[in-house]
Amino acid sequence: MRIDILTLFPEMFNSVFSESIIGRALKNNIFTVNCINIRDFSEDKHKRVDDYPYGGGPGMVLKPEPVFKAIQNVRKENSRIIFLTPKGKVYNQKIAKELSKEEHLVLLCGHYEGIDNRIIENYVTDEISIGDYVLTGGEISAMVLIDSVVRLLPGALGKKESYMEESHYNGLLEYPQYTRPREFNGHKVPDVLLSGNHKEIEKWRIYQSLKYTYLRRPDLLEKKELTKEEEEILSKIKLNFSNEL
Ligand code: 4FV
Repeated sequence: MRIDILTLFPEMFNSVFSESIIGRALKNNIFTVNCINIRDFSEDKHKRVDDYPYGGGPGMVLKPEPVFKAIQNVRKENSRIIFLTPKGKVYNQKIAKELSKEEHLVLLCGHYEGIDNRIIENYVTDEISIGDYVLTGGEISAMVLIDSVVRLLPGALGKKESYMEESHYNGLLEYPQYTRPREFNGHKVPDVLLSGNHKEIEKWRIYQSLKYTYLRRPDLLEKKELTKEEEEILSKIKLNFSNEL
């Protein structure tokens, strides 16, 4: 996978690509990345990239010309040109999985009040929002997308790491995790996890996953096809926790 990032602040990405899992995946050529400064495509003598909004109003707007040239500079036949914006479809693990199958992602990071809409209407393939709040720029949103997509690429997660059982992977919230010591400040690890009885451990984990999802994200249960066994466990949970919702 190749990722091209169109931004006014390429240096903001330095740490993302030098550390931990994403840094290692880059070193192992599991993906390639290129940060492009939109200002380099401004033919304005002062390298301006923003201007006043037509119709008046607060703030500035990113001009179409430098963004168009930056996009044309990297765009390929099968490129997904993604504009990070609060007006986009709200990002989730399903979209992350979908994008992880693409060959070329172009991430367009906005700034100011936004970008000239003719770029969005004519040259952008996807508008994605990482959540219903407003940031100062699209860079952090692009980092969220890169981290959540690259870790799904084959070979990105080492042996010890896996995304097979994590929250949202199977549409449910993950069961709680524990590690040594067995007792910490008087707080014990659930006995079942020390039992070595993998069948009982699996049942406990399904129960916990369904319980947390029922109590914290019942909306996820509406979208999730449950097995017969999971349905039975969930009805017990509803009995036990009906008063907690
Ligand atoms: C955002 C979001 C976001 C809006 C104005 C950048 C800012 C500024 N991007 N999900 N929420 N972008 O707040 O993706 O240009």
